[in-house]
Amino acid sequence: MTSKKYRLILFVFLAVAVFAVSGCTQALAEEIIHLPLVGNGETPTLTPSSTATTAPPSTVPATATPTHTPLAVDTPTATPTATGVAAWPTIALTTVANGLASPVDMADPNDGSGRLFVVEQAGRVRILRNGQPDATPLLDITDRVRCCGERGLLGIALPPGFSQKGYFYLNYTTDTAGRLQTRVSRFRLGADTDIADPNSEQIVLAYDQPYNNHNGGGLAFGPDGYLYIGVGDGGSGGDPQNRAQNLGDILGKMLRIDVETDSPTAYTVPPSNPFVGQPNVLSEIWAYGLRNPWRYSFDQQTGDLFIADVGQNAWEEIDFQAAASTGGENYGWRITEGNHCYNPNPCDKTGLVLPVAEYDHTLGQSVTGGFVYRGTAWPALQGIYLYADYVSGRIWGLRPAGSGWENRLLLDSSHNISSFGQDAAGEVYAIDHAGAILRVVVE
Ligand SMILES: [Ca+2]
Ligand SMILES: [Ca+2]
Repeated sequence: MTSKKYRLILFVFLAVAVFAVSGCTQALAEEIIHLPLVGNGETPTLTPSSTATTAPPSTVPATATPTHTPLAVDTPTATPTATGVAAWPTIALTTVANGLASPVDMADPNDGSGRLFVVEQAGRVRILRNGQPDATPLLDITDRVRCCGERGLLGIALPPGFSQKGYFYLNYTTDTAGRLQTRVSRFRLGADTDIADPNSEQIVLAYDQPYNNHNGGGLAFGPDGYLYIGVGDGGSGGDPQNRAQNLGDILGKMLRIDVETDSPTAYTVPPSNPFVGQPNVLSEIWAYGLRNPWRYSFDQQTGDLFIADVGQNAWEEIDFQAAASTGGENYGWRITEGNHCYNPNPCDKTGLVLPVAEYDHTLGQSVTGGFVYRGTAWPALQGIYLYADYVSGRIWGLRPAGSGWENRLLLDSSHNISSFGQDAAGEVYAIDHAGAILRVVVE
């Protein structure tokens, strides 16, 4: 297949389906990607350590309260909610690098090498140096990655102290005995630190995917040193098995595990996880009620967590969790989509943590979470959380204002922004699925 044709097909496929099932594309997306794999088990299994059960908890745990009052937005852009609010900057995107194949994530090794690592969805980690991808990838695991659509090599995270440790973590989908599975694995650099050994893989965690879509895919280390894994609801549409609200099911959750102490190959559950010791509940769960938390990030300065949860038919949302949270939040899915009842409808929102920002499907159809800008190059961006829509290319800024939040459209771009990246200096990059890394700048 020609490269041009491949890209066209890929674009069309992704425009209707990737990272979301939404809006007017719903029916088509269902046709294309919602076919369960033949022989795919319906019961996710955790390996290597598992406490999974299928029984839902008998009680709904307490939820934390966000420190800022949720505010339904997209707000009018000219009306600050508090006096003394700084002016919003005008942003633009400048190209840092081209020539990547379906990039979906990046990481800064921050080791003095000047490298950036970029994840290509088919299963490669590329090295960017001076704006050029090296010819030889850092790692190639296309032999075990099941791509594409919402599948593939989807996320990377470098542990604290990466330059001394020499290993990193990947999140990807694979086929195992005819079943689609998500794996979180550790890979090691070789003596030549521009090469990681594909045979060094240590599988940390694996769980089955009942459907091809909603595979999550992000990885991020929190300020607490624990690894946070965003897990989608498994797929199809509307969470038909109501997994996101089931604390005995790994799907539709944010997990928090310790991969940096004790066991060299597996993980431990931090004793401070919110559901530790509760019967019929997975202790790995940090928060729940998520549909497809494709991208999420911690504020480099405050440690606050922003989760962009991809919506179903109508609403895309940003969820906020203050750094002081002790976990256990219920972000609502499938009871709610954004601030709105989904199933049942009407619904009881008691105990749910509603988003701090949302937008409807006239503005976009698949939210891509970004980062809070903490760089020094553009003071006007300081403290602004940047996020985008994959389908429409719009980029918004979100920041606290008074007791609530303020949201503003900053740029209506032509890019299919699959992800954002942030370097160690706090600068923010948008990743265009068509192959470019773009730096967010102020005009
Ligand atoms: Ca899935
Ligand atoms: Ca929600």
